[in-house]
Amino acid sequence: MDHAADAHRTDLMTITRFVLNEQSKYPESRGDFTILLSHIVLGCKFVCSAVNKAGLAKLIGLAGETNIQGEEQKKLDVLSNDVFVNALVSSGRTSVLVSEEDEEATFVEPSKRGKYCVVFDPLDGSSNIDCGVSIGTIFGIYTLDHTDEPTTADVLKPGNEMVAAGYCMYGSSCMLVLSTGTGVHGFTLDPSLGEFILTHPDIKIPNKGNIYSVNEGNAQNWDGPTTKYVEKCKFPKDGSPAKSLRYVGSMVADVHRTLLYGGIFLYPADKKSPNGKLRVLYEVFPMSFLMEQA
Ligand code: P6P
Repeated sequence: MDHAADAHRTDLMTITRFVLNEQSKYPESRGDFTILLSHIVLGCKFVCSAVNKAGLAKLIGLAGETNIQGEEQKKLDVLSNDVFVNALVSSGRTSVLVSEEDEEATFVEPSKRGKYCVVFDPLDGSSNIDCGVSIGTIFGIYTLDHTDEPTTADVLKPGNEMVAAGYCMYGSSCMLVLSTGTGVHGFTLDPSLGEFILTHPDIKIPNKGNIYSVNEGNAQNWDGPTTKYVEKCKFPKDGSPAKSLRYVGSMVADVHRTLLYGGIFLYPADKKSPNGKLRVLYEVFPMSFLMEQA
């Protein structure tokens, strides 16, 4: 028997065990982050299950459809948002929540407050569900560094002030990629166990990549520098091979591929989206935090 393979089967590094190991490096830690993360993991497991059923939604009237009683079911992104907000509030470890789905920030009632503030997009790319393209949840975590009444100022901070960030990609498999500031690690959901297992320890983005990822359909709206850069990808002047274009149109999938294979993913500001399309606080900042660690 291959003992290494056997060990992998019987000495599982779950995400909870991994974070507990990290926590043990900080004796003063009370385990608040571990508890917070366990509630984020619960949200990801729920969304993974709901997304997998979405394909059946049209048959059995699940999320985003009308069921046989004619009741309008919640759209999957709204359902996902409700689950994450409820999980984060019930963790008792958060004070401010900012979701891409909500107009206003959620300020947790004093009796349930904790020292973390979470910004998140509960289901990014949900328009891709019907065609089975990978979609995802993106989150970033700040700490509340005061005991006063929390305000939006507690989350309107640079991405590099986050203490953790990650995403969960719902695709052919469900993978949660997380950084707590010391490296980037990938955990794959084992549906038979209901556990996220460490499958991609210490992910490092390749120094050089042969893929560029951008929506070429926006080319007419790009500014000069963007146009010049993309031209260089397609028609390199230094004799190097042209880069390959890969663009899923689901940020989590495009970022995940870039993280593993290298290259560049860009959604530059342009004449159509002068401030860029991706939301800075709960899409760009968490992903930039991760990329800096990889
Ligand atoms: P476009 C999905 O709707 C999303 O917010 C991101 O996941 C994705 O990267 C981007 O929009 C795609 O935008 O304009 O290329 O369809």
